[in-house]
Amino acid sequence: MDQFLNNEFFDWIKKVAETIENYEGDKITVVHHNDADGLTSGAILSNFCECIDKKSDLVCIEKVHPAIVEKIHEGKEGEIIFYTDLAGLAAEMIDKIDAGRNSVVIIDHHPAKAIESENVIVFDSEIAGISGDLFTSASTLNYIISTTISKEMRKFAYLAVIGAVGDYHDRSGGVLGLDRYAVEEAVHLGQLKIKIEDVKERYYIKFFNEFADVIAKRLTNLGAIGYENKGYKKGIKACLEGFDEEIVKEAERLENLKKEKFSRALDKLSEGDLHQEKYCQWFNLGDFFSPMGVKAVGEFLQMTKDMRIFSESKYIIGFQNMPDRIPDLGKINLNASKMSGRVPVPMERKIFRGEAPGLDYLVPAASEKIGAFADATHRIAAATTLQKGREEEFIRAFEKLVDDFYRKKLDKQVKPPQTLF
Ligand SMILES: [Mn+2]
Repeated sequence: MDQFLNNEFFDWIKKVAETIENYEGDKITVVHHNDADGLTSGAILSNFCECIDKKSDLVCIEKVHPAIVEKIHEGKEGEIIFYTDLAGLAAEMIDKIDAGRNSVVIIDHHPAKAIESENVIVFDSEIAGISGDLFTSASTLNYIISTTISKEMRKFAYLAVIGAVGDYHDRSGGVLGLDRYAVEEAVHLGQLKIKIEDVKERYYIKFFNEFADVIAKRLTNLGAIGYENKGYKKGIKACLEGFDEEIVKEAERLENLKKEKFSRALDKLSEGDLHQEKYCQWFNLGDFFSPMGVKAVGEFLQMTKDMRIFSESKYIIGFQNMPDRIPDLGKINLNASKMSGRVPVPMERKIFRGEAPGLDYLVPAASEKIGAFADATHRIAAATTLQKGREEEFIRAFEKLVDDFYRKKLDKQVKPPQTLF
């Protein structure tokens, strides 16, 4: 495995192994994300706990938020808490809230910030210079860590592959980098067969008698669309025991629910819920997408952004309420709204040509103006979480930023602001 891994990995794995070895408690909390990569990661880690004779307590969350972290760490002392497929950027916040009470291991492949801490280990491929968007899923990282510590865990190579496919790491034709290592392991162990279809590899998983992309989609439906009803629990169970007919039906039902909700949301927009500003068009769906998780609004925009209902020369911004209940944690007063931004294709081109400011600049900047914090931001797709009720303020700040950009551009030919990422 050495040829695949950067040196940091070995240090991190050693630290994780030491943390586990010195641990006298009998329970490990595993906090995981709710898409296919997050579910397979949760399944791998819960089995890993079993392998090292510990009980696991799984907590599925959609986003890392201080109020959620507080609730998870509440009353815990001297325990181990894993965070996976999220929290790479939240190490500092988690460290602060935990205040040295527990050992925290963050295993993530999203952009991250390393921190100096006795109690918090950030195991993130991005810190080692490996793109988590291209070369490794969280499930692959979990596979690498757990198999390095316990060989028995190799029986779950197929789960690492499903997580990678769930995050679309096969989009260039097949998975690459560390994910490829998981595929090779799975082939070698007789768990997987590679089939070539058109321009793409597909990974047939013997355990499920089904292709990885089909399984990944089912898992994401269960975890993300069925989030508020704990669909992820059924997904994780299926990861380890297989899908029975009932779970397959449930995943299909959720897929249909999503389609129906999306089409009704489009109706609402055409009936007057879409507001027009000078530079953007926006809507607030409130609780309409419940019981789907907060990813729904982003996915909805991704699917509809080029439909005729939207003006092709304006940014599109959608809001949905974040529920004040985390299924595994109970009531938490988040009082938050999730904002998601996308742009129609002609606008995308303008942004890439530098003729219009990108969302990677506008969304964090507008968020800052109203005291919110932006999540993952890219030039043509971005999301942020803000206080409920401040949606219009966000729109005003956004509009002003675009306006300022064009004013400056008129003054002198300026390049659009560049961001750090
Ligand atoms: Mn992931």
